[in-house]
Amino acid sequence: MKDKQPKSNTEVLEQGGLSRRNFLGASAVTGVALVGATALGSSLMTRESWAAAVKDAQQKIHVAPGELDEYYGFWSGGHQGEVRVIGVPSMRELMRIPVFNVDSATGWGITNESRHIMGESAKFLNGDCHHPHISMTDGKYDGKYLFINDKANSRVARIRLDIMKCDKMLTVPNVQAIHGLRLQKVPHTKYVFANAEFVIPHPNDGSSFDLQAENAYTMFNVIDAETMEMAFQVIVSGNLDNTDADYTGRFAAATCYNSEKAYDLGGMMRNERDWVVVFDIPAIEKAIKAGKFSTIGDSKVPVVDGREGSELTRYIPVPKNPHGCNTSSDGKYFIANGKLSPTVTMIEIAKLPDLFAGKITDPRGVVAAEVEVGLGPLHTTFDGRGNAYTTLFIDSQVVKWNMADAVRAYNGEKVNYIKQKLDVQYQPGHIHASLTETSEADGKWLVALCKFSKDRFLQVGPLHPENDQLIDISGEEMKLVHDGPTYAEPHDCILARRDQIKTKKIWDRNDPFFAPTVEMAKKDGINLTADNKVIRDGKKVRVYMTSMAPAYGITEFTVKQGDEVTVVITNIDEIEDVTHGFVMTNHGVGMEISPQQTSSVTFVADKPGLHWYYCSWFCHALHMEMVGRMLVEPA
Ligand code: RUQ
Ligand code: CUA
Ligand code: CA
Repeated sequence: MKDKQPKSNTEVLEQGGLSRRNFLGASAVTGVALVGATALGSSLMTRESWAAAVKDAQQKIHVAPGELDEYYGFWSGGHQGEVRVIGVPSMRELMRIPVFNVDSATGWGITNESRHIMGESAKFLNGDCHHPHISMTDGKYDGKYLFINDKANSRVARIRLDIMKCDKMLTVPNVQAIHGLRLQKVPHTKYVFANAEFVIPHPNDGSSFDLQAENAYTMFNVIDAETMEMAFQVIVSGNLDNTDADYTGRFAAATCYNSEKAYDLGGMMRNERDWVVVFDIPAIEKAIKAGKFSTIGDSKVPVVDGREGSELTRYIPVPKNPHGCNTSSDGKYFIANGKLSPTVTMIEIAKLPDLFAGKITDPRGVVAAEVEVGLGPLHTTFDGRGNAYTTLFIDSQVVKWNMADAVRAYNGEKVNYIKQKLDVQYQPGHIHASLTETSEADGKWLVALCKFSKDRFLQVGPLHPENDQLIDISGEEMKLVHDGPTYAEPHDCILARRDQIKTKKIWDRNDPFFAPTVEMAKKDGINLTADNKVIRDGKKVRVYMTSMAPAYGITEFTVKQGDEVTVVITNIDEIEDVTHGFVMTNHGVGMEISPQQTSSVTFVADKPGLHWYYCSWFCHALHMEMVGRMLVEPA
């Protein structure tokens, strides 16, 4: 059998002639690749220049022990359902925030507090998150919230960045598959914009399979960011893919790949052009205020009709099946990424008021340029210096191009707007430069998220890791400086400066995260930080206890078989990081209780006998001894 594992550095170097694959395979092993496309292109780097490039890359991403990263990165966990917090440039994973999944370490999806936040949808054990975005004030991250979509179960969740926990979750009504998600940037994130991807019949009562019918449509969904309730919905022609908002606060735009309202591949590719739909947000608000809306079924959410011909929207034709939709950080353009077309379309935002006012009659009149960038453009990001970076799925490259030059070239001038094409390894999807969604895009780091890893890492069976790459864009040339495997499937990520995120080190006793539990305790006359008490309420038993390393406030309690038991624990430790856990063996429950936090979990005591409970977070030299017993008397 041939050994298919990647070769070590030295082995590859020893071979002298560095083929592209071996060369890249080698860099995967060190976790460091080097390289501008130019260097790769020549493929004849000397051992010395290669070693120098490796050293340079290592220095750039090296964050010494005890030192902190410059940026917080938030990675979507894709169909794994969580959000991961990554330090950049070290690419060290700092934390995982469970959202649309169940997490046994923290008890997310298990505790009453988390299930209360998840609401009805707590019954779902899966999710598929794509797009993490941080709330903004005046076009800059305010570090308050991070929002993320769940395509699988049509949800939008909010994470409070001070505690890095999900605190709100909304199932968007009347639609299927929330995909594209972005935030209003200016004057602040009042709204979350969320695209429902799939066209469905209305009412969707099982009487129709027909997508061409007048009553088959999807909607653009606008959520109040503070209350996390629906603000309004906008019916669109075609379907919706990705979205973004502008820097004036007036417009949001979305790509549509299924203007055909087709149900299969061939049908969805029939039209030569699909479109970008632009929403006039204040005009929609005005229409709703004036009562010009309807509702669907039992839903109270105002719905306006924004289909072609509406005063509230404009449809701008772009080459077929566009994908990413990105607002340039200078605020000038909505950029639609061609996917099937080798182009990106630059829509000039300053011309949109005239398009809405009817002074521009041909919607194509707002197109500043259709820029040829390479094969399979999916997403674009910006460095704040006038350059855009687009992932080319088919070419497996990141292309750096200059926006002003691209417009000049489109208008017939002889100018080369393509600045560089950098090979990334395998098909890239999303791409994200530091602070790129804000007016403060700082052009330092670029993350390319690749959809395959193939032979770049030690093999781990038929399911391969994905592949995240960190690219230094601070200079003239893009340089790949780090390459790391990652679990399924970071669709997208976002980078914020570390000073923009302010976290709490210890829970505040008044935190709304566990307010419903505090409310329940109040009704039971319990002082959560002091009392250790068992309260019986018919077949319901509530066990209130404190925890302080290394002991629970109650080490034994008795219930009857069939009782519904709620264990409420308040961690009265005040020392940072002394987190306790609670696991009732053989009952499927476990949870985190961090300092000054109250957590609770409910289960049925259905097995007579003695059942140990124990602390699951290592909290003390006597952590193993932090235990207790529940006695279940037979019914
Ligand atoms: S969009 S497939 Cu982020 Cu490329 Cu979800
Ligand atoms: Cu408390 Cu371990
Ligand atoms: Ca199409």
